[in-house]
Amino acid sequence: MSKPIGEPAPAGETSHAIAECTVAESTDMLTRYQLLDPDGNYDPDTVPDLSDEDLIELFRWMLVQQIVDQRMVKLQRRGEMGTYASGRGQEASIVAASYALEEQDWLFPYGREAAALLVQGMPLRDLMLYWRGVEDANMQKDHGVFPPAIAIGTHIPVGVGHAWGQRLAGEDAISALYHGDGHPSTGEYQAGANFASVVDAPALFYCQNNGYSISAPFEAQTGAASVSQKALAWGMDGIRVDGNDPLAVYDAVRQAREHVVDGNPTIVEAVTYRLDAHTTNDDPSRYRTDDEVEWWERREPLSRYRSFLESEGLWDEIDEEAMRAEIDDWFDEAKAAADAYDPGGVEEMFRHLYDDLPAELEDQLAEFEAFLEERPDAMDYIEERPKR
Ligand SMILES: Cc1ncc(C[n+]2csc(CCOP(=O)(O)OP(=O)(O)O)c2C)c(N)n1
Repeated sequence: MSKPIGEPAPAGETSHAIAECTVAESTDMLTRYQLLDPDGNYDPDTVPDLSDEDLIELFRWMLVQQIVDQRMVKLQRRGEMGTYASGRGQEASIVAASYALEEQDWLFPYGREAAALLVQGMPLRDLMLYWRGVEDANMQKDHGVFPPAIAIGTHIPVGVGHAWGQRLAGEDAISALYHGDGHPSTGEYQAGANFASVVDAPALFYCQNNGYSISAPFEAQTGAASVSQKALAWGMDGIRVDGNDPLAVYDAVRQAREHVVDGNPTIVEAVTYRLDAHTTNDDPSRYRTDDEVEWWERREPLSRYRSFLESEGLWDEIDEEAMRAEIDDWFDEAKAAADAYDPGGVEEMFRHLYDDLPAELEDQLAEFEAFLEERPDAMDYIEERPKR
């Protein structure tokens, strides 16, 4: 019988999944997958080797995720964003995993990881443009960010191919493939995972298991007890970590990255919970209870991490109000820049597909432009962005 998402086992205990799926030969991960329990207790000897500045930065990025989520949802409600997928509740799993990556690593997103993209260097303006449907925002080559994959599972084989390329080129880099718990149920994911282990691709499959795939709870969309244990069948390693514990997530992804860069693809499953709706188009009250949400609200990651910072004596160095104001200002500036962005035209759809547009696509573009010249009224039926 599969085990539904619930409270992670206390530190020191192993879950069935972890006992069977270890990274390399080490059993370290078995006892260290949760470092900071929901009440803020921890063993100081297990705190990852991060400077005080980094520990504070982790908090700041989690706050970035929270504020960006809140403000993007508000913009969507005002009709200024197409749609938006909030990561509220998942701040620790989003931020700590990306914080464990190296600058040269590539991130293949699926959409619910705003702060991870920003940590990677993607401009906040471009994140807004992306959610407004501006194709140009998908071009983040300089920041090692692939376009977010809206079709579930499709970025997995592409990301594995990219990782394989990194290995063939002898790069000291990995591809981190962010995804949800519904993704491994797709054919694309299974083909990608299988291929990754055959070619020893430096691909890190980073699953945020937030309990649901839209309205389908985890146990309704797979018979497996966990995502991490699926790694075994594909000949990979798997780690299941408490996704609301930023220290454990950082530690797990850090260790996994070292393993992956040596050509050992690995699945890291961060068990967390989506507190907001799936997207701004969803009504979660139709499929989950208030009690369940409240249970997880009490375990949300920012307060847990705040108590850790207090215990470490670092909270005194943080002016949360000033930090919030700074992030709000950053958001305002990015919004103004997004609003000022040139609206573009129909050629935008074709612009970044190829370095040199093939003849048949050039023909299509010319045909489209000629049609619009002849029938300018057709523009009324084309939804134009940006929405503001
Ligand atoms: C190929 C395909 N089928 C269906 C959808 C509709 N869809 C959008 S998100 C989603 C569920 C994703 O769930 P999960 O992988 O658990 O990620 P989460 O959004 O919960 O973080 C589905 C089915 C899609 N985008 N692509």
